[in-house]
This record gives sequence, structure tokens and C-alpha cells, in this order.
Amino acid sequence: MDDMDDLQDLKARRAAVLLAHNYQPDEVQDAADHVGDSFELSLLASRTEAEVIVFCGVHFMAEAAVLLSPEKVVLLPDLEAGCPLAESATPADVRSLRAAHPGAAVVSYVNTTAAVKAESDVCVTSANAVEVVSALPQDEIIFLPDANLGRHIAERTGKRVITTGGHCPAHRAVTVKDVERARAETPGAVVMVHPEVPPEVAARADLVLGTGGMVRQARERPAKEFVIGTEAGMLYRLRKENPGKSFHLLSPALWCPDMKKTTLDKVTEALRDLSPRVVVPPEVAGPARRALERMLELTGGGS
Ligand code: CIZ
Repeated sequence: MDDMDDLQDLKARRAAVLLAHNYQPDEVQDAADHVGDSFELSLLASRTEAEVIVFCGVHFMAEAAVLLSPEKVVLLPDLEAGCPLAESATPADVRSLRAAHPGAAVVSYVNTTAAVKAESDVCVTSANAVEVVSALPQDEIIFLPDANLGRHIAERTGKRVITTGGHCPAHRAVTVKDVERARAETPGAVVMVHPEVPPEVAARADLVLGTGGMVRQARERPAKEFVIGTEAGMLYRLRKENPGKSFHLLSPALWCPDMKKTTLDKVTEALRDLSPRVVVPPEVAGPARRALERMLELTGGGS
């Protein structure tokens, strides 16, 4: 039996489903039952019959799956796979911002810990942030933690957005020069960037989208060439699903070391040992789940 047979055999015996984020290594995406963005995968996890979810991604994503599937076992193959952006905001940050802005709604990005979600009124993804914030009655919004996405929300909704000033180190490193170089080297290519990039970069792109939106645009647009301004793992899926089109990475800085911590060996070990398991204490899980449910109410149930 080779390693992949071993993995598939264990998966069947554990009645498990393997979910991989769009930024995961190529071989992990190939082994997965579903590849997608974090919230799409958490929703899939809650709707599957599987008892065990192996979440190939980073810690906050596995926590979100636990929130939506409290009765299931959620495994994260490497417990050290974190997210500096998510870890930059704490529950104490939320409380002090609430005290300073008592009339504001607290909106947390899905890239936050469960403890921060538990202190929030509603969650958002990069794909639905503008829609959710527009639907809120408040004109003042406390948004945690990404400053660039906060700016994007403010521009598109006209609301006053206060952030904790967090950044994704990979997306933050993209520069205007990268866009200028891409335009010169691949004239006519569609430049799609994630809203976590700096605003001056987003302003020079053709489209500003979450990873799910990039997947759709790459499929539906007649264009044959695209420049991608999000984490490098995304290109594997785009190339696999669109064989007649070409995709270029906007900047070599778009590489997340935490996302690359997952290996097939770690996935196999996690299935064999049913560990490392991600758990969220009930006093945190209840209010954090409500923030996610409020997002679903405001968006009609999609991500
Ligand atoms: O939440 C996600 O899946 C991330 C990190 C990116 C995106 O926009 O899909």
C-alpha cells in the first residue's frame, strides 16, 4: 500500500472528510474531498454526515468548523499552524473599543479566534463583508482585525470603520511596483487581488475579491490570462480547474508559512491518532456561533 492508499483507507475507517483551504500545498489539495475558502469549508463540514473533519488550514479555520459542528471531531494536522492576523486581535481589544465607541457595531473578520468572535455582534468573510456591514443599522463599525479590509469596507459602504490595525504579513507585502511590473509583463491580463492587500494596490487592480470570487471569475471570464494577488497556493487550484488559461502570482511575497505546515504524513497521523483535535469551550462557543449565525441571517445563508 502506498501513502495515499493508507490515507484513503484510514479516512474511510474513521468516516472522515478531508477539507483543504485554497492556500494549502498542492498534494494536500489533491488528497482533499473539498477545497475552498474557510467559511465555505466550515459550512460543508456542518452539512456532511462525516463524524470526523480533518481541516487542512490554520487554527482559526478549524475553530470555525468546531463552532458550526459542535458534535463532530475536528482535527488540525499541525496545531502550530496559526495565523498572525487572527492572533493580532484579542477579546480585551474588543472590550476596550466597545467602551470607547458605545454606539458602534462590532464586526469580526472570520480570520479571528473564537474568543474574539464571541465578543462580536456579527462575523464577516472577505466575500460578504460589504454586504453584511451595509445591512447593519449602525453607521459606526468596529472591525477586527485587518486594517486593509477595514478600509475596503469603509470605501464601499460609506460607514466609519475603526480597526485594530492588523495585517496579513503576506498580503501586506504586495506593492504598487508589483502591479506595474505585472501590467508591463502580461499586458491585457486580468489582475485580481485580495482585499487584505494595501489600498494603493487594490486601487490599481481590476478586481478585489476573496478566494471564492477569484475561483468564479477565473472560470466565468472569457480572459485567458490572470495575475493573482493572494497566497500562492491559490494558483494550483486555478490552474487545475482552468487548463486553457494561465495564472501568474503578483508577488513572491504571497506565501504563508503557516499554510504550508500541513503535510500528507501529518494528515495520516491525525487520522490514525484522532489528534490534534481542536476544541472550543462552551462558554466561548455559544456566543461565537451566534456571531456566525447572524452573518448567515444577513446574507441569506451563503458565505
Ligand atoms: O477566509 C478565507 O478563506 C481566507 C483566508 C481567504 C479568502 O478570502 O477566502
